[in-house]
Parts: sequence; structure tokens; C-alpha cells
Amino acid sequence: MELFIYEHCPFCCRPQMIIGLKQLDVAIGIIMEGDVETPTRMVGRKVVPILRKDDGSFMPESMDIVHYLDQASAPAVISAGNKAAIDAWVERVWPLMLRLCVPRFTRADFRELATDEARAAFIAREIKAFGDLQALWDGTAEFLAQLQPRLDELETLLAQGPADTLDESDFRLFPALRSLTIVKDIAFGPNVRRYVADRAARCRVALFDGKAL
Ligand SMILES: N[C@@H](CCC(=O)N[C@@H](CS)C(=O)NCC(=O)O)C(=O)O
Repeated sequence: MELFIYEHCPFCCRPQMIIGLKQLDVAIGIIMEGDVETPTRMVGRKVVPILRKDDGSFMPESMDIVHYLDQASAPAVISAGNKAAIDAWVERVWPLMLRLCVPRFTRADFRELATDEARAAFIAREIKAFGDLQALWDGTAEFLAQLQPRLDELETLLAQGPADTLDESDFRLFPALRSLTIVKDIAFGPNVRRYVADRAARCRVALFDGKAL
């Protein structure tokens, strides 16, 4: 099997988590930003992540891929979970997370941005979605100030420490926090830091702090 991703993409992080957690034999393929033809040939539209299954068929949708890979390699390990507060936190923070991360993603080194053409296509896509990226960059201090009370809430939500097993909410929360590791001045509290480090290690998913801007 092969999983096609953009390295920066939080949705693509989800299937990478189950691959790393269960150490599945799934190759990772990069689709270049601006490449409309490849994903459209696979699933009829420009989107990642996409899984090519053993039978040669293609599957989009990150959580569908997560559950397919989990169930295809018995025993299935993801519990349904019941973390409404965590899910609500992710939903609330997601737009703020994007405002902080998108201008940084466009400037950082990712394999899907390895050519000038691909980076230009990504910048154009994000300008279409978010408007002036420089304005987002310049808003960093304000966005971080808006995020801080949310991070304080998350400290409380994560007070019990990371569980030994993963549930559905982990596949929403960890990708959002991993994205935020590209923000140089992000100040995670100790519980969030412990959670991020635990999930990154268990799922063998690299953080972005090495390329933080
Ligand atoms: N619901 C989808 C969302 C995937 C998604 O939005 N992926 C973004 C990449 S971050 C995408 O493919 N955007 C369209 C594009 O590249 O033009 C999932 O969970 O897999």
C-alpha cells in the first residue's frame, strides 16, 4: 500500500499516525502542490491524503483511511472514545491554528514544495483561502494572545496525562498541535508538551519544531 500526502497537511498526519503506531508496511508518497492531475486520476479531485490499497484501488478521507488501516491489521487498536471536550477544543482552535500555521507552511521546507512551481501553486492556493498571507504573518502576536487561554484550557483537559491507547480524538488533537509546532514562539504548557511528545513518539511522527518560524 502507499499513502499519498503533503508533509505539512494536518489531515495527512492522521493516517501517518496509525501507520507509525502499528508499524504498518505502507510506503509514503508525496504529491506536489499544484499537481492536479495525479490526485484527480486517483479519486476524481485534488485532495490529500489518498491511500492506494493492495488491490490498486484508491481511498480518500483521512479518518476513513485511519479506520481502514486499523481494521486491516488486527487487532484494531483505536477506541471510539468519548472526548467531546477535546473534540470541541480542536474545532474551536482549528481556524486560529491555520492562521498561525499557513503563512509558515508556505515559507518552510516540505517535499511537496520542493520546486518553485509547487511553492507558487501552494502560495496561490492559500491566498485564495486566507487572503493576504503577510497580514497573517504580521498578526502572529495577536493570534498567539488569542490562543493562550485555549492552551490554558487544554492544560486542564490533559491533566491526567496521555492514555496508553489512542482514541478517535487523538487523531484530531495531535495533528492540530503538531501543526502548531511550526510556530517558533508557541508556548505549550507541561501537559500539552507531554501529550505531544508521547503521541509523536508512539506514532513515530516527526514534529515541525526543527523548522519552526
Ligand atoms: N476531509 C478531508 C480533508 C482533506 C483536505 O482538506 N486536504 C487538503 C490538504 S491540507 C487538500 O487536499 N486541499 C486541496 C488542495 O490541495 O487543493 C480529509 O479528512 O481527508
